[in-house]
Amino acid sequence: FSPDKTSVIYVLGGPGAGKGTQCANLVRDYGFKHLSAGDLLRAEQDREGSEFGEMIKTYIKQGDIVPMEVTVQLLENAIRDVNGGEGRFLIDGFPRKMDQAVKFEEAVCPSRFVLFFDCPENVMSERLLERGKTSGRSDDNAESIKRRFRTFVETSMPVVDHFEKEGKVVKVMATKSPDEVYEDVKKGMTERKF
Ligand code: UP5
Ligand code: MG
Repeated sequence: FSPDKTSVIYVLGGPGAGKGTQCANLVRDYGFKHLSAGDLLRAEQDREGSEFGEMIKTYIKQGDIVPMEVTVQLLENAIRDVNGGEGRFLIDGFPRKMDQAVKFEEAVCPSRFVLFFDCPENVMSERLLERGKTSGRSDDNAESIKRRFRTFVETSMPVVDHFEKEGKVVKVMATKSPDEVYEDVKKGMTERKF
């Protein structure tokens, strides 16, 4: 995709930091298309006839990162499905491993910047356990949450640090109420001329 016609913003942050919640606000006010890598993987997991379904199920439950070929392909297809790939995209929960970041930037589209939600584990844990009462997500339980946190610290934070060194990270504290967090998100968008 050509960066003239396709704008990509990565939305990163720990499990339960509020990525999906804030993406919904940005879709409403800025005309973004929202693509959550986790949602795409869960849809593929449930798609009848998918050769990857069982594998994805195992990785998600364990809080591990699904091999990047699968996720990059799902994202690329999803971008193309929207208006041939022209427009503004929020890529939520991706890239969360360095190999994915390199591959996507090279083979699909370079990103404009990273919106990073910073949130302590105790806050995220409380949110996820609460959501787990009704979400039906196989990874919203204490055991999976612990593993997701470990993967985030060991594997995904290095991606944020990498983009930080390139001056591409807009960091927002994610502990306040959703409306207050969104006020800071909008400030960050203005800073980056959106
Ligand atoms: N909530 C939100 N904001 C709040 C606030 N400010 N105050 C109080 N409550 C707030 O929010 C989580 C919960 O908190 C909700 O109940 C919300 O109402 C409340 P949400 O907006 O859903 O947070 P989000 O950051 O989107 O949390 P999510 O659980 O989706 O994060 P994950 O990053 O864990 O999940 P994701 O779907 O991205 O990935 C799941 C798994 O897929 C990964 O663990 C991995 O196994 C796999 N995956 C890959 O393998 N590769 C990828 O590239 C991507 C995913
Ligand atoms: Mg999410």
